[in-house]
Amino acid sequence: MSNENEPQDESGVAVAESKPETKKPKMYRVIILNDDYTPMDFVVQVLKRFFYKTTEQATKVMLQIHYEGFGVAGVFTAEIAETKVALVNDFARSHDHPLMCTMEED
Ligand code: TYC
Repeated sequence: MSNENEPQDESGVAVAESKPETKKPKMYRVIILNDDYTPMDFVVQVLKRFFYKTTEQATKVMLQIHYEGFGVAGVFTAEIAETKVALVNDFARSHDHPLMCTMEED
């Protein structure tokens, strides 16, 4: 019997619903944590250099981190998030700052 919910071809024959061709990837928030020692200006530079923020955007995120304890620098696929976390932590360490960057599923 014909079912109105069942896809049919031109002749009315039921056909299988095709699976979507694309699957959305898991996304990850890259989080920057507050600390008592990293200079505010350094955090602004990090947000500009690695997350392509404008000075105004970077300052907002930095102050959010400073007052709330953490902030989201961006949301990326796993590989890109992992790379950004490593780059930020290496950059902070190379400048002797304790700044911490991590990631969590969005
Ligand atoms: N709390 C730091 C200070 O007062 C500034 C700071 C902001 C540090 C954001 C880390 O992710 C951070 N110098």
